Amino acid sequence: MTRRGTLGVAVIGTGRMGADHVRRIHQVTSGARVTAVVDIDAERAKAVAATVDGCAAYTDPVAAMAAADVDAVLVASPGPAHEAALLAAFARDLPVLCEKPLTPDAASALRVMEAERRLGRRRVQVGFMRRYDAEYRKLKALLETGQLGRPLMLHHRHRNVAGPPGFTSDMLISDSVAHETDVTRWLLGQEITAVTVLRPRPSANAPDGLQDPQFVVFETDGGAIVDVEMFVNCGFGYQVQAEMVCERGTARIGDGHAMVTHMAARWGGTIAQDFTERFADAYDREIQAWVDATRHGEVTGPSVWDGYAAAAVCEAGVRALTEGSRVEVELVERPTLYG
Ligand code: ISE
Repeated sequence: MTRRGTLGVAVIGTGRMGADHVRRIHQVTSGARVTAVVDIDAERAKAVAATVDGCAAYTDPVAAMAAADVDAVLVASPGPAHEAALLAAFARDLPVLCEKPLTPDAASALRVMEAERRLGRRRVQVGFMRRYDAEYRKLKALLETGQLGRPLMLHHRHRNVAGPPGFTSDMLISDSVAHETDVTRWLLGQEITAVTVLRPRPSANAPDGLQDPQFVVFETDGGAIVDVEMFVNCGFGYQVQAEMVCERGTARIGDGHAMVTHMAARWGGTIAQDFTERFADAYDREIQAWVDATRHGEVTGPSVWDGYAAAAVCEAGVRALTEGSRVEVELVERPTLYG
């Protein structure tokens, strides 16, 4: 622990998400300070480190983790780099918040799960932050009252204004639908057993060759049918909505009527333009929950099992997209470490 018992955090990856987490820990979160940032781009790491007094810049995650004032690690580097960072943190028995995806595929996620099991206790919270969004939490709470009856179907809509450069058809599943994969499992308390991906005509706004939008259908072991409209080049806003259809009623979130204006014979509102805006509160709650749990020697929230299950579902989804067929999800037996 650094001065006054605050948690010294090393943030690995200073791209858009990592830099936003540095700002969040520095300006919003209580009980933690960023004592190190890591990026292969040394200049970018230095620029982000310069925003926090006393923060050191590194290009090597292992060197950062060895620093005396690093008590915990926030992994926000690209997904393929997560496995090495997680194993390095385990080697120093450091607690980790790992941004989604845990790792890009089921095999590497299993390697991380086996490594954490060898430690004999959880060390990782995975960054599925929708579980910390106020609307999703209300939806889960309503489901748990039983007032609506059993869930039968769940409709997701996940729209981005424009996909980042180099975004591939597979990434619509592995990088974006990963969120619906986890939040479906969390809301329903069920595992996803099969995935089908339907291909609407690609939008003219999508880069040549990108299958965008996609319509993904999940089957669950509780008999629910879940669909996800995934559209990364919708052009008008960042929209994430969900409608739960149950035996005695429905509940819908994500309409985003934060403020409705009326003027000059017109009414209207605004639409968030990206995930850091739409889910700012969720990220704040997520990181605060991680810092609070870590300072008490606890690990809460989405686990490595959740990260593995999401990776296995997304791997099946990419196969379903590629092969144009329904693909069943194969999961190993859930270790007792994960409840
Ligand atoms: C991105 O990585 C996210 O996490 C966003 O929430 C999601 O909407 C976006 O599609 C992903 O690329």
